Amino acid sequence: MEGRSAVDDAALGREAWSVLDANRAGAATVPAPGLYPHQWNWDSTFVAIGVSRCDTRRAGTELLSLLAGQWRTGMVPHIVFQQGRADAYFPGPSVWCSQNHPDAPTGVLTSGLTQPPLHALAVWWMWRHAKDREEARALVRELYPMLVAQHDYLAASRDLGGGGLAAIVHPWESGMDDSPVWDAPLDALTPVPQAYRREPFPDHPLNGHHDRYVWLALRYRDSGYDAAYLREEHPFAVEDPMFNGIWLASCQALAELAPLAGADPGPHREAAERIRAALLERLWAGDAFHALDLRAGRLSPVCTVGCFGPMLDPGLPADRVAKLVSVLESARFMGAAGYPVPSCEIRASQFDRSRYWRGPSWVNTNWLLRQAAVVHGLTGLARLLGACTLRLVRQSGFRECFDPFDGSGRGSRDFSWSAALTLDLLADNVEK
Ligand code: 9WN
Repeated sequence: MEGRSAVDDAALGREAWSVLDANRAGAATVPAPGLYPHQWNWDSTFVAIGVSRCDTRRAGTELLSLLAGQWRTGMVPHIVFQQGRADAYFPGPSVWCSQNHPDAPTGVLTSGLTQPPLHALAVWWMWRHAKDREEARALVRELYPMLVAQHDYLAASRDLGGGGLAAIVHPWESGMDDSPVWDAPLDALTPVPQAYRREPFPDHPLNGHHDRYVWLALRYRDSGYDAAYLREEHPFAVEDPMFNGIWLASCQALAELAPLAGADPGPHREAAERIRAALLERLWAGDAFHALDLRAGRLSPVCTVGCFGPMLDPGLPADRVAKLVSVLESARFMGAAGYPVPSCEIRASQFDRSRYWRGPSWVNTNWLLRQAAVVHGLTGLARLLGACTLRLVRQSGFRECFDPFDGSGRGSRDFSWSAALTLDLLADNVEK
């Protein structure tokens, strides 16, 4: 990075490793000390991506620990609970009751929701960077059937709109929980108030949304986590462009991994093409991909960082890529933010520089957009995103998210994916 020496980079790398080591709990890395004491789904994929640059085994262990929570349906839960810490987070195991479900794994307590399916991309990342090819090949063979089961689950049980995309059934499934995209579908619910113990976190959701989060989770649980209930009755069903863009990229990663596992890559390529066609047909809104609320039958009017997710697809038509890049680089996003990429477009009335997913910049979405720039050969954009992200963590530490105007840190400190993806970005600095 301009103006920084290799020594600075090495020191930052050491700090990142010490955060990841401190956040290790057995085979898993928890997102942050205190607030998030269990293993989270997409957090662990980012951890695996970051550590795979120099520790293939740790990347594999991280993913295998998460996938120990995979349900027999193929669903990979959004939280795998640490034993003995049941009360450390709400909603905990006593809310999800996974132990009562015949498809849940035995001996591991999990939530009943999922999160963006970045896992195959993370395994491909690990394979691509592994020095010990035999160790990595063995890991790919072990993980491959679990990844296929995960993708089969999404295709069979989450295509609630019948158009070839996976629907999320709770804002937590997006990973961008408090995004303004969910405001309209959440406000349309008339939840029965629930008693719950979680204190609202500073900068966390708007009043009222907590009740709706819990109510939605309980409705799904009380259906027996039933796929037919999701299709026919569940009141929250949204086709999210980031979730589906990630799914598409993971299908392409599975196609790369399939031959290593002695399998046919063809079905994964076909799945990627189906998802691309569905994204273009169902979610393209003229300027970007917008989320489709299946229950209201309309596209969200809000443009957020999630709207760029389908750019992860190298096969996205060039005119759409050009349009997306012009929006991303405009004053709506990067152009007016000193520390991009804001999680919501700055001109939106819902934009809030401090509240989770409603304005702050995040290391993980910066990393995903940087990866999207790389797959389209947009070297300048990729460099800028990498450099801005490193500037954020150098200035404010491995925070959960950052004010997009002054770069000050928000949320948890010592946040695992901020540390892990820093390692990945630093590795590219060295390789350049
Ligand atoms: C609910 C763990 C998770 C991340 C999400 C982030 C936040 C949880 C919460 O923390 O969500 O899953 O309690 O708000 O929004 O992206 O995976 O870091």
